[in-house]
Amino acid sequence: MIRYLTSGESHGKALVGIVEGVPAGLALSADYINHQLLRRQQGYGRGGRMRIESDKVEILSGVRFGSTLGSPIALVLRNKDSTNWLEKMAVEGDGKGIEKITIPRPGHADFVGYVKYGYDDVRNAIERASARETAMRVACCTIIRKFLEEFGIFIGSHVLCIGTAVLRDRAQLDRAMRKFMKASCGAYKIAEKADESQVRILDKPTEERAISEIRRVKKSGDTLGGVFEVLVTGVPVGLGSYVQYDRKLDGQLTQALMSVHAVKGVEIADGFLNAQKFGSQVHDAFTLAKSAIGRKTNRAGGLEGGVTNGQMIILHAAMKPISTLAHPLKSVDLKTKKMVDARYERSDVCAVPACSVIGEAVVAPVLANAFLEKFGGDSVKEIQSRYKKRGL
Ligand code: EPS
Repeated sequence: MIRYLTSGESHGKALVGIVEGVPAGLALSADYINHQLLRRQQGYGRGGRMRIESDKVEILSGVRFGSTLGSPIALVLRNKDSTNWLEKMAVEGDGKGIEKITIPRPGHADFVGYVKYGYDDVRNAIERASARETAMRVACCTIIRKFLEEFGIFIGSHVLCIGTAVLRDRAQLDRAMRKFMKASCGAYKIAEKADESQVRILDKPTEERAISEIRRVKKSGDTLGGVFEVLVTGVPVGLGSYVQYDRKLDGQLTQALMSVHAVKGVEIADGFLNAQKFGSQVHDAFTLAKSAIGRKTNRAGGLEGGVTNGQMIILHAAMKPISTLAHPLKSVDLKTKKMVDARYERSDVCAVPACSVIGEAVVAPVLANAFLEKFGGDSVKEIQSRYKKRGL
């Protein structure tokens, strides 16, 4: 099974990652990972940090002559901004003379981190809780994603809404996307189209409204959230299981999305909307053309009984507006116990487009593990021969 861990503070020297369990014989380069890191850095509404960084990983181990060895893969991503934080983030020393932050930002991990870990400086919580960590998460997960692509499984995403700029005609978008849905690389193609938009929205009028809303909200010192859709195509029938709660793939996929910073809601396809409809309007009737079993609709979002049914996987995630506000909410100074304005720490106005790229990444390990459980082996070649022998 594949597992990964990340380490690193937002303004520390580097982010570090280890990915274990990737089968041998997978072609891999740093450039391949860096392409996904670049995508994560994009999006209208991002803050000053993204102008400082140009995220690139170095592969330290687990790869030889462009091919994985089956051993743990170690990655490092250096934070360019760390040169401006050497004293504040020093590993050695006693921190004397460095300002301690005692005012938590509502909505962030500042307060809970301060209390939980017994810090005397909110900075300790800010640094690790920062969404900067997602850069290494994307790097680690991209390796796993590359493994899935070897088997024709592709992941993509696009943004459905930012603030009140909500995609108006979903049915029209679905018609436009239909040609991609059946192809194994369809999700990737949809993501490529979304990449052409600064907000990763596939509908022009909605895209324009989203951009002007971000511009307006930035002026008022506020932030914006939104909803994005993660799609997976080329998925075989039978990944996951209904026999035990923790083996249900829908539960695992939604957990992965929920673990991303600022994500506060997740659903499978239109899960919440479907709750208002009749069963006859929600379930996907079977079709039979010659001997091919099919469906005309995919309201189940590719999952039935917690198991993939061969249709495209559709996941939605809602990102709350970023917690750091230029026009801050009220807070309490934890040292003086006086009411004050929350601190302003440089941040983004809207990071929904970046979050959708992160969403693509984090579902990869879940899918890869379900895939390995069914078709697993130690090398890509070995798994390929097993995969070829599958049924439906
Ligand atoms: C981020 C880097 C951070 C933030 C952002 C995400 O950099 P800095 O703290 O230096 O501005 O821009 O993190 C948040 C919005 C947050 O609330 O944690 C990145 O690399 O994506």
